[in-house]
Amino acid sequence: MASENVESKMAELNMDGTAATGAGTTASANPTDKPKKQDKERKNQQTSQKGLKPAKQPQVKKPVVNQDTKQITVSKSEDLAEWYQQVILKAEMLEFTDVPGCYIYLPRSYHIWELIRDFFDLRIKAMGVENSYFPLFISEANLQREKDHVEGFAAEVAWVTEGGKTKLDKKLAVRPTSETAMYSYYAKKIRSHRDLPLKLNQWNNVVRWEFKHAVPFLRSREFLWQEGHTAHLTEAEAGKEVLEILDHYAAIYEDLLAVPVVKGRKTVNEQFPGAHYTTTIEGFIPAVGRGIQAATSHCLGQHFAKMFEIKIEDPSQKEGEKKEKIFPWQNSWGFTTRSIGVMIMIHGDDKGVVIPPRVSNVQVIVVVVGITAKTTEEEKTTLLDKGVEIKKTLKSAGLRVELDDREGYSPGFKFAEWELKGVPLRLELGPKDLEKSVVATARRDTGAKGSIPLASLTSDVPKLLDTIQADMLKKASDEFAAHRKIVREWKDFVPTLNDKNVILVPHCAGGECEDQIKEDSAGTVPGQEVDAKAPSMGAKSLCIPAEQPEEIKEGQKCINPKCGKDAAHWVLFGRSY
Ligand code: 87F
Repeated sequence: MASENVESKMAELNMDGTAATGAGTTASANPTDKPKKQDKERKNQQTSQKGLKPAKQPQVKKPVVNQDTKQITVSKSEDLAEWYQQVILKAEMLEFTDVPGCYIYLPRSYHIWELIRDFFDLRIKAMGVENSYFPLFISEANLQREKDHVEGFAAEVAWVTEGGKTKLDKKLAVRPTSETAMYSYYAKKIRSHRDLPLKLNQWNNVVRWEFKHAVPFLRSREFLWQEGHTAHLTEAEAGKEVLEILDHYAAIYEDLLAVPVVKGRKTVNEQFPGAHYTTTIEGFIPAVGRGIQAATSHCLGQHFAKMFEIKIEDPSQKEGEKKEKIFPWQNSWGFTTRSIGVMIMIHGDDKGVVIPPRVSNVQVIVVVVGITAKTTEEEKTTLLDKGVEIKKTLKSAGLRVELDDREGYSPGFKFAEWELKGVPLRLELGPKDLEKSVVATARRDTGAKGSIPLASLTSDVPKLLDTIQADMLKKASDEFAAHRKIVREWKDFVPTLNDKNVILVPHCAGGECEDQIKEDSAGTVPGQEVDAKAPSMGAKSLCIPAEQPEEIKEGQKCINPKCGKDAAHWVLFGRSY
């Protein structure tokens, strides 16, 4: 895949694994282009697609303003790649730039990132982690210091070779991760056991020169993340932190983004080569039936400490004994803006994005309705004043609420726009509602309608938002559970994957066996070809789930008939991003 053009950015999303359709193959649209122009460009690309049925349109009552550019014109189930591109652009989550694989995170998505930061920062600070900042540039000598770690990633490192008009004597790497940048400092700083534990985190950006298709949020050349790097006296202390961090990562996905994940450990094949072991949380994109790595927390062991000469005198040695040097146990852990893309992919629908209440920058939108030519000025003012009051009341209850009081736009147009942007709850206030002292409610996630007395807004609205948050997680969790199938025999392996599942299989946890499974599940095996429309990518191990579905029985064999070894665990396999 290495030679493929990064700009065919959405092809990876195609459910059938066939070559990119026209939808995603253009150069990035210029963010300064008028939306109309971008839309037209995208439309032109679409005309080359075959079998594209007209998309379901949002229900809109005669818009006063032409809203062509605002509608999602293709359904998620028909063309996921085009749908994803349209929702992120039209909901103003992200914009393309003229640098392939580099995107603008607009306020609507950046706000989500800020909330993730606040949530995680609080938790890691409570664990004694401090924030810091290390330089963007890393010298070649430093980057190469840990050869094993860099070797597999060398092709992805971006280099600066010139400064102004001068060629640099020594090229500089743009940080792809900061192990090497930070551990030279750790070697200086850590002299005795009193300097341990050392726990530093950075909120920064990194660059990985991906040659696979870039996909906004999910796989970009530059992305935002946090990277935590800690050093401990004992393996036990390091191990405890690895799992605590993994729990916090799972909480970001499940409690904030309403995205279910499976916690586990990577097999040796899939772990970070510099790690002693890697723990992971794995998500699932139902629309394509593929797994997606959501975040990782590594125990690095003493490997980096040895390479970087981070060492201390053994504190357990008695006075007079010869002082032995010991190496601290290190961890590193990272969480990225990919999470926002996973959330959009899972919850979005044919009307646009659906943002869970806890991370939506607007949680409640109040729309005044029912104003007609017959409405008197006085009635209009009363309604609008009530709208302002509702906004104030809810704001003072701590909610993020807006009032859409724009003139010249029909309620239907406004509804469609806020639905596109994923606002979790709409409150409608019309003359009849006012008479009854209620507001009408419309949930973004289910479309369910209801009503709330004005007198109990401050208790009922937060309650409804909590229900929406919980229901979104439940729906996604049920879907993930329904697509996580136990497979006991090889004959069911590929067919079950082809039904858009990830699978739990008894496996030996051996690396070569995994490679073979990847090859044999790629749809190219004689007698097992999958039809032209089915996914053809091979399956890899996603994780060894911490929660095993059942015990591995005495004498139970690895699922791979060519392997013949005993099974060691139930391993989650799947096609993945
Ligand atoms: C690309 C180029 C150079 C990933 C790379 O997972 C080096 C690397 O080390 C590299 N891509 N990695 C692995 C990153 C490991 C680790 N770093 C801290 C994390 C979490 C945060």
